[in-house]
Amino acid sequence: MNVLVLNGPNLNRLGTREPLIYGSTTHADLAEMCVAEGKALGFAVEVRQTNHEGEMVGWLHEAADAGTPVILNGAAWTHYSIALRDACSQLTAPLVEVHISNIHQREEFRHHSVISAVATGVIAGLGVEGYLLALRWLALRQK
Ligand code: CA2
Repeated sequence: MNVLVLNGPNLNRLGTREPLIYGSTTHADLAEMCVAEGKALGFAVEVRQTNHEGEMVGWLHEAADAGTPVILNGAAWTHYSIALRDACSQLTAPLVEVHISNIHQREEFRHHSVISAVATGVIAGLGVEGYLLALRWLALRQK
């Protein structure tokens, strides 16, 4: 099974700034971890990151058309992008929303996600390991 891991704006900066919030793993490290975990679980995992909303919407359409499960960290778009939510609601396979930080412990504007209502499940606050847990859940669900 193919799985898409999609990361939104500024997540390419992981490991370079704000280590107390986001840890010291870089985006390249994160991608490597996800691909390795996927391999162990029998998945072909592709990890993508973009700072362009339209590109992200296009990737979600691709996943919707192919029936591919998605692990999504929409980053700041999580909190306000109806375009992202509308694209997510077209997905036909599971959608796991992941946040590295616990958005509920942070500023008020981060507490609400417009994605959560159309996601299958949400993982927040467990660091980059949250992506690996999302992959494991996809594997468990298949059995
Ligand atoms: O906790 C998360 O995963 C977030 O989705 C990360 C977003 C933030 O806007 C959400 O509220 C929560 C921000 C990603 C920015 O990542 C950076 C990483 C290192 C340095 C600067 C930004």
